[in-house]
Amino acid sequence: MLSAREYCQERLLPRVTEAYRNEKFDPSLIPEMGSMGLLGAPYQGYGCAGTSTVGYGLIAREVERVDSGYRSTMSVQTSLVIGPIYNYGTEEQKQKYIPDLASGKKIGCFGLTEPNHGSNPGGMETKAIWDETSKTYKLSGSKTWISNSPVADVMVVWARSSRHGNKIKGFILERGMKGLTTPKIEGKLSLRASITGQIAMDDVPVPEENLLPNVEGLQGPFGCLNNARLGIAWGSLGAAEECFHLARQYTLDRQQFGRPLAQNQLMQLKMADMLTEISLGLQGCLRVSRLKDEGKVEPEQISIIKRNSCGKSLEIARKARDMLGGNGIVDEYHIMRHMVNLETVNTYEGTHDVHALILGRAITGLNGFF
Ligand code: TGC
Ligand code: FAD
Repeated sequence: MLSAREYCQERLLPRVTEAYRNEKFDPSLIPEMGSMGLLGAPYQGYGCAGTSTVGYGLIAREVERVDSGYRSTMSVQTSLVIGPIYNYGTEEQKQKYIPDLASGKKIGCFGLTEPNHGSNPGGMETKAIWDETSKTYKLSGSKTWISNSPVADVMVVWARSSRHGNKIKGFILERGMKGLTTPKIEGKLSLRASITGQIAMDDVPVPEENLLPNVEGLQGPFGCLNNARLGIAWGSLGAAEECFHLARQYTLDRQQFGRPLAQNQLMQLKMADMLTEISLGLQGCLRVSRLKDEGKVEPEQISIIKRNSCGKSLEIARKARDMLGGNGIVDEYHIMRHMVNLETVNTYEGTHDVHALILGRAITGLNGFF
């Protein structure tokens, strides 16, 4: 059996440049990741590996060392699809959905963001109208920027339920339901190895048994995001580490002015700064993950590491790109791909500034959002 690192380096790395260049998502990745135990890793039972949070973070770091889009595919399936079914679902739902999602037989997606409500999901317009006669919820609305949606078999969708005082509830939708379409978003210049789309719902009849019964309100999606953001905090530093190593080797090999570029103090300062931020960032991830495993973590601690890792990784990728000169813009050198991917990673699951506002509110007790 390959380790997660070996799998990523031997199986994922050789295909990422073509996938990215041609904006081609490869669905065979999902069963492969499933057979490696990478999907649903931090959950117990139902075919999941049952790792610690630190173990999940280390997996995310290895996958994102290759590409943020591959980590996205994995973490959506894990934290945002298996996670809510595991934490908020009935025993029947867990048995029905999780084993196929963990093995990669089925692909999942998570629909929270809407065209008019990104940073502010509390404004959600998607509605679930209870129909007593057919015993179904009729879902109408539109979700956008949804990772995996065009290929997803299973969709966890958040909507305001008429049966629950208009509160936000989670629903499990399946491909093939009437009135459900998932158009792909074209033209992304970032995260091109991951597929992104919409979830368009026109009175989609969702059976009563597909409601996630054990959570209500924004706590539902945010509870899932706590885990996903933690994985991103580890993962983005994996991308940064890769940029650091590539730039180090390049500047050792490349001669200018009769000596290796790496001999210049300016280059060494950049590398010292990169390594410092990566090392401190990883220590933060380790500590917060251990707190999570001990049941002591606060969401604001996750905001600190998500924001820090993404912001610092983006800066590191930009610096590393510059160190390669002209070659830095070529896809075969990988760094620019990481750099533009990290623009997305710094934006989704709460932008850099939204996490600053979450922290600002916790620090001052004053709400800076509005
Ligand atoms: P606020 O008043 O703060 O909270 C509303 C309710 O939610 C609870 N809550 C949390 N619960 C658990 N964990 C957290 N982190 C929580 N944050 C809030 C809170 O206690 C409250 O509960 P209750 O019972 O009192 O109602 O809500 P707000 O409307 O003021 O929200 C502000 C803000 C900025 C915190 C929030 O809206 C936010 O985080 N916005 C960012 C949106 C976001 O992250 N979207 C992610 C979409 S999914 C995605 O991007 C996946 S990409 C994956 C990939 O491809 O890898
Ligand atoms: P906006 O909310 O419009 O923000 C635009 C800018 O305004 C940002 O700089 C933001 O920081 C700033 N801003 C917003 N509010 C304030 C404020 N109060 N004060 C100061 N500045 C503010 N969502 C899902 O539900 N599921 C997914 O699987 C998913 N996958 C994604 C994949 C990709 C490739 C991308 C790009 C996004 C994905 N998202 C997903 C959506 C993502 O979570 C949102 O893009 C993100 O939350 C930001 O929302 P927005 O794009 O609407 O930007």
